[in-house]
Amino acid sequence: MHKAKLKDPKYRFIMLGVLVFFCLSVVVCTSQAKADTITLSPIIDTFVYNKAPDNSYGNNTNLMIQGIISPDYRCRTFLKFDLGAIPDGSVVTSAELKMYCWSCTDSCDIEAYHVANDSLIENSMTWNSQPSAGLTYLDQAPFYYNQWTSWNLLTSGDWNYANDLDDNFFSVKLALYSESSQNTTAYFHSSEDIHWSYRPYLEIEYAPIPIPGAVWLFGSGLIGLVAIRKRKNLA
Ligand SMILES: [Ca+2]
Ligand SMILES: [Ca+2]
Repeated sequence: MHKAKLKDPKYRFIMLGVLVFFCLSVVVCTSQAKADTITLSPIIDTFVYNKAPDNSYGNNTNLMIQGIISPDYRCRTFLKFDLGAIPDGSVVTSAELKMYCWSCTDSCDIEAYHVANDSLIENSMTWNSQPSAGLTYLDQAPFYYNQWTSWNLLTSGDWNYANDLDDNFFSVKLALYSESSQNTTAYFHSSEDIHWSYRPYLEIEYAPIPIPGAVWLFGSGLIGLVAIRKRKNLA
């Protein structure tokens, strides 16, 4: 390469522009390609029971979900997860809630609802104090004896996970589909159970914060403006 060409300010400026563009492209590509997976244990898991509406079951080794027609016996389960390890603004590409059913009568679907109120309390939450508003349907899945049940939290498309990444907590309610007309009871292992490998968990796959297109365009535009100005100065 001629030394004279390297000394040419116009040539050096063009090469600098190419280098900056290349670096920005690398940053954009790598930021969009990498994904992480995290497995979270619940920080709260408990159930509530309409026949003992002021009792709490946060220390129970079971999570019960029940619907009996006569007499009217119903149980619902609530869990809460800390999402603080996932950076705000991340794109969640997969989210599976998993619980292991170790005993049940007839099988049917269990519905998962997002709970907007994150103030669930492990050892004092009861049937009478359970959240009854701010519930958003996420998914439903069947349970079977001695099998994992898995709920895909992205199924309905209604989980505004960005809000939970902001406030750091995801709370969920589980109840039988059409619970008032079912006749079944399901027992799942809770996080207090000694069989630690059967405890409930949440598995989330997420992509790091993408560089917004606006920032990319702004950067490109800035480079263009500087180039035009430089060329005018050289002229
Ligand atoms: Ca518990
Ligand atoms: Ca939340």
